[in-house]
Amino acid sequence: MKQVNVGMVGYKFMGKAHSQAYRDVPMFFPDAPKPVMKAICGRDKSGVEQAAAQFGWESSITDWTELVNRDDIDVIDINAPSNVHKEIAIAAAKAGKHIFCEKPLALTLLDSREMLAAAEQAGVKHMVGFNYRFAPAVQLAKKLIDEGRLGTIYHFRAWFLQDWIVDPDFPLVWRLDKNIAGSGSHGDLGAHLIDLSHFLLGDMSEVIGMSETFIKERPMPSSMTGLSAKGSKDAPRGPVTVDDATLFLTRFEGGALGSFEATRFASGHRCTNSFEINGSKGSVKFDFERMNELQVYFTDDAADVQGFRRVLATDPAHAYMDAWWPPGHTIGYGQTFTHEVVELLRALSEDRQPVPNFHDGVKCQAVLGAVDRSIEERRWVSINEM
Ligand code: SOE
Repeated sequence: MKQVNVGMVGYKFMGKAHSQAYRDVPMFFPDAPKPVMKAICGRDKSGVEQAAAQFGWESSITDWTELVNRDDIDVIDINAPSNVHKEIAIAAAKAGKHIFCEKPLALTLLDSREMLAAAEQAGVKHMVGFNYRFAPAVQLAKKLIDEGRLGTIYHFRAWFLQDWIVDPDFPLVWRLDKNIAGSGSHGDLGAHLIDLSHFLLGDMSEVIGMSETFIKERPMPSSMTGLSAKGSKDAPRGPVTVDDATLFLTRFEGGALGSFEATRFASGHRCTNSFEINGSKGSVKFDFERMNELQVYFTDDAADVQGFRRVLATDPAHAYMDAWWPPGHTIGYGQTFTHEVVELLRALSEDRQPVPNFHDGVKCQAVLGAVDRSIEERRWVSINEM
């Protein structure tokens, strides 16, 4: 498969991140099929035309139903808000298109299961955008765990901390509307932590959670894009219908204990996506804001030099890094999207399912839903009951 023709729905924050990835691939991963940026879709004609010109798409379109049925499209990349993931993915599957969908996969577990069923029924490839798996330092953490170099895993603790809505007058953007986003910090940030734990440790058996909406209503926006918005603090106000923060505890099937914290009210933290894993033979610590580094600790270091040390994951020994720059020349957030697009393209050329795919998306939705149920019913909830 020499080239893959891509049609994208959505042109704001994730549309930009995915577009940059498609443009990176031919330059840094020439072995992968070449992604051809055929058309980008958005409701606002002038906005999507401007994005097409700026991001390098051949054309722009405002009707996604037309896009998914075009004969010159192989993959539909869904970067629109969560409430339209399901209808677009199912239509794309029925049209025989492979699907790349941003996280969270759907608004509910039921919807995500319907998306997986449609993709399997159609026999298409399907991927979900859990990009943090593709940071070389995260790949190194997985290698250390899988090779037994941390021993028996006892603890997984993870936190995804942001602060972009701490101002009570920040407008009521779509990410704060349950009907569009499905949830707040839980599905937006907690979903990444859940997927990382699945990637690194495996499945959970039971969860119990808590959540809070600190600011109950906000002024309606005059405009919004990504994590920014404009609007007067005196504008009419609307209700916030999602969580501002959700925390939960879990027991993994392998016996480890887990603690998860997702919040948009951690003043001073812009995008602190972090985890620490403790095992019988050592520990690792990852902080996305220092994404090229992995802190490692091994119990068998000599007694006089025991302690965490920093591994700079930019050598050829580290995943993907031989495609970029010499050792020490770091990469960034955008390149995690380039790596996931490379996985998608390689999977298509090798006629296999990419990873993570809709199965991983459904597993994540099951945990999201179990935590929600535990909050509603104030009890431990088994994942198997979802
Ligand atoms: C906003 O919270 C956001 O952009 C998420 O939607 C992304 O998935 C995350 O990677 C960064 O923060």
